[in-house]
Amino acid sequence: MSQLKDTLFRKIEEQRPRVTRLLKEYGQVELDKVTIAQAIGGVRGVKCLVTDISYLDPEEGVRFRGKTIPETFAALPKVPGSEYPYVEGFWYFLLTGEVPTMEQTLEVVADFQARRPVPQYVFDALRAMPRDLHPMAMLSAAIVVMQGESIFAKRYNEGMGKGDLWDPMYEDSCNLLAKLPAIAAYIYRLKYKGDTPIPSDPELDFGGDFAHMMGIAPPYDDVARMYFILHSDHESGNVSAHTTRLVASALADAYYSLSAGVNGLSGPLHGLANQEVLRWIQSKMEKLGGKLPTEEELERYLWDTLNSGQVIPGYGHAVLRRTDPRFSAQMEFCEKYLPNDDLYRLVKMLYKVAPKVLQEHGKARNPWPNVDAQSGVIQWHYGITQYEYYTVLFAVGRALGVLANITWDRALGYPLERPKSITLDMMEKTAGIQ
Ligand code: NMX
Ligand code: MLT
Repeated sequence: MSQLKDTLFRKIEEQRPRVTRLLKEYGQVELDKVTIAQAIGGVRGVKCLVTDISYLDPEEGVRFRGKTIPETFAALPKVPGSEYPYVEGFWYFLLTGEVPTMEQTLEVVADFQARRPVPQYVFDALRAMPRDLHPMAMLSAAIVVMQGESIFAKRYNEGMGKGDLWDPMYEDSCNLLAKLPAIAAYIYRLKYKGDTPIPSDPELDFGGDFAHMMGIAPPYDDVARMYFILHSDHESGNVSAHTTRLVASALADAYYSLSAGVNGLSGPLHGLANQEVLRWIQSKMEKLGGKLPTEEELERYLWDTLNSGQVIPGYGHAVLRRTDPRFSAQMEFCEKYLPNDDLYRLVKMLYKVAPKVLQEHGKARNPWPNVDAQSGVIQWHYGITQYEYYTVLFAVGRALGVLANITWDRALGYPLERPKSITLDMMEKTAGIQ
């Protein structure tokens, strides 16, 4: 057994009695109550999901396994000559809560390298799709087309006990994760680079190989590492994480579950917002004949967007009430590597103007930027100008978090998720409306 799997198993055995005790002795303790506004309003704020992989504080932002973003970047082993950690070491950390040594990290790197080859039929399936299909639809289809590879589905059909199901879920998760960079890069080069796929370099790590297969020189390898880690997890109530978990709760395997989660991520209020930010900015610049808008022009554009009933992409959040630290981490990168980039200057101007406008507008509970307000600019700078592709990058990162979550869901035996519905009549009756 690998050191990662061994450590994971030890952690699972530590956590199981905690779940049993909570259920047996404290099962009736109330965590929250639900109002009509919450039932109608997307279950916002109701504390009814469990995960230890990450936690989102409204003021502070995300912590992965108890560590803030800067703490996470500082703690994990770095790729020699790079500023950002191995994605493989981060996977170890997300799964176990333990910071791996370099040796443990390199063991995962080697394990992923062995799991990396993508079946030819995936590429054939991608090639058979219309070239103008959205890359998120291509990614989702490429994931689900591999469902026949699922070890979980095979073991389940053979009658594996519930308590052991985490093992094939872990195996499927590692197999899937290791293949995602090659699939994502293939989609990019098929659609936008004249069908010129670049084969994987078996010596490289997850982020390095992705940059290599995209055909983009350093420091894009570090951009990829940073990007995948930042987008990995945001506790389990967001649409992509929740969808993945919900589907997996019916004991669907990782292929079905992740494909479903990717579909959720493709919504413009969720992961697609990173493409929308660029589309929104570019459309203004086009109207100005390629010029950067002034602060006054930008303010007017914000009002025009709001007055036409549209949202300002990249701003607002269902939980956060401050600037997203994932936005700040990317801003730090931009300050270092692309301080004079025109689009970055525009994003900075937007950060100055938009919160004020949104506050004055008075609807959004959070007028501050989220992760998506910044991420496209970095991609654009390194040559990925096809902004409809950005959410695919988000999805590769998000896979780390949601696959860690569903592995743990099976380990702790979490049941089928099935909340209860009521009718409007029942709600009015409860509210005392005659
Ligand atoms: N621009 C304009 N209006 C907004 C914005 C925004 N950026 N954010 C929230 N509102 C509106 C929202 O549409 C709602 O209006 P109404 O009452 O007419 O339905 C009102 O403000 C209250 O919404 P909130 O409670 O502040 O936000 P909610 O939790 O419902 O939604 C988002 C959260 C993220 C969906 C929302 O802020 C939004 O649409 N933002 C723009 C899209 C975006 O950036 N999404 C990416 C989120 C991060 N991610 O990667 O997933
Ligand atoms: C995410 O990373 O999933 C988004 O910020 C949305 C969320 O957390 O609700």
